[in-house]
Amino acid sequence: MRIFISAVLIFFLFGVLSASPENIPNKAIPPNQIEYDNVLLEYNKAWKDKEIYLEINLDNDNEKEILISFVSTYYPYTSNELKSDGEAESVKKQNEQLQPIENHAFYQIYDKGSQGDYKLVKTFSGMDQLGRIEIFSLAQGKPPAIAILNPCGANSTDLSIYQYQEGGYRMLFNETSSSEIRVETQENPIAIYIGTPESSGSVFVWNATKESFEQKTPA
Ligand SMILES: [Ca+2]
Ligand SMILES: [Ca+2]
Repeated sequence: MRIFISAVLIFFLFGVLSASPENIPNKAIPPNQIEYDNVLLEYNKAWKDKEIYLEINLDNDNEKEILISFVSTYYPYTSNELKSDGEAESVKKQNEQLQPIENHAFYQIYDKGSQGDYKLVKTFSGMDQLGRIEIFSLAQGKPPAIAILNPCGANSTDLSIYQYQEGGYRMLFNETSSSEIRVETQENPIAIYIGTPESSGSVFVWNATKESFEQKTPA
C-alpha cells in the first residue's frame, strides 16, 4: 500500500512539474548560451538597454513573429577551468592572450507556438556590437524586408537585408563599408546609399521586376 501511495505521489508530482508553466518559454528571451563558430558564447546583460524587441508579422502568416537582438560573449575560460590547478596556469595565460574575450551580436526570430510558447525559427549573427533594425515593405502583399545595420570595429557598418521567401529567410543584400550606409525607405524605389557622391559612393535601388537591389550607374 505504501509503495502504491508513493507511486501515485510520484506520478502526481511528475504530472504537476511537467505541466508547470516554467517548462514552456512564454516569452522570447535571449538564450543563456549560444553556439557560434564552434564555441559557446554566454549572454551578456551589459547590452540589455540596447536590445531590440519587436512583434511584427514577418512571414505573412496569421501571427506576429518576435524579433529580438542581444549580445553574447565568448570567454576563453569557464569558471571551472579557472579553478583548475596551478600547472595549467601558464598554458592558460598563454591561451588567454591568443583568445581574447569577444562580443558578438545576434538577431533572432521566434514563432508563437500553439501552446503559447515560443519557437526559435531563425538566428542571424551580427558583428561585435548591437545594431539597428529597420523593417519596411518592398511590395504590397509580400512579407516585409528586415534590414540589419551592424556597426563593426571602429567605423565600419555591415548592412544585411532579408525577406521571408519560400519557407525561409533569404538574404537580399549584403554590403560592408567604412563609409556611412543608409537605407532610404521613403524613397521610391527604396534606395541604399553607401558613402557620399563626394567620396565616390554607390547607390543601390530596389528593382521590383528582378526582386533585387541593383547598383545605379552614375549619370
Ligand atoms: Ca507571421
Ligand atoms: Ca510564422
